[in-house]
Amino acid sequence: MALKVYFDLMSQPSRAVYIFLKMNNIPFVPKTVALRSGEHHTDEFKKINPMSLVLVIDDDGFVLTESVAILKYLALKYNVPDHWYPRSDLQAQARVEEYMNYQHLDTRANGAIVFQQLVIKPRAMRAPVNRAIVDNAKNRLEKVMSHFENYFLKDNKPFLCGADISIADLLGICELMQLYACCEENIYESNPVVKAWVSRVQRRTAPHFEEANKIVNRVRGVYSKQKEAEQNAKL
Ligand SMILES: N[C@@H](CCC(=O)N[C@@H](CS)C(=O)NCC(=O)O)C(=O)O
Repeated sequence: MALKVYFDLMSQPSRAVYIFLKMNNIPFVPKTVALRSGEHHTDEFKKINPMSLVLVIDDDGFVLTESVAILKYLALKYNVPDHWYPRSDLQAQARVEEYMNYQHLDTRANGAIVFQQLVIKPRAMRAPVNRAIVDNAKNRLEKVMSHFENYFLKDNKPFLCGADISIADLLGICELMQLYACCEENIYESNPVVKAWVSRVQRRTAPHFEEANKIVNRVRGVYSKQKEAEQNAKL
């Protein structure tokens, strides 16, 4: 039975797994779950994931949530090239684990807060943006960018955990693209080391990166037009 993947490409972990599947030619049945229309709250989806979150995989009846667990499971099951998730070199594997453990409360949490405040809150929830929350998350992201530069990418390391791309890079870049969606890319582009890493990962994952991020580009287009209209209305 085919691997079923329940996802929405507007979700950062969904994009990371999608790019991974495509890069490694792993066949899967795509099952899109539109977060925007609340499909993740339906009884049908809750039967698959009672937590009402994407993404989820169903591998012949083995249901698994959590992007980090999913990426590791797929890397091991499909025996993908070792650089994605090193098996033989324990220290190389630990480096990938290190970033994946780091990212939850740093790259991911703060990038998601900025996106939720600027895009989801005013539009989907019709609530005002809390500038203090945005500024706090942006300050934290500046620290994250400095950790990227001075720790993960130090000594001219091309990728977060070594000489070639790993699942950690996919998780990292997909979180940063949430900032691109809300025109806050300056947070990572102002750091030359991180900016170069972003371009490197984009090139290394082409053309799947662009495909997975089509929706991000669309959201950015709509958001920037709305922002411009709001600014013009204030003049
Ligand atoms: N730790 C989970 C996070 C899953 C998650 O937060 N998914 C979000 C999209 S990125 C979601 O489904 N949100 C729906 C909601 O909060 O209602 C993972 O890495 O897979």
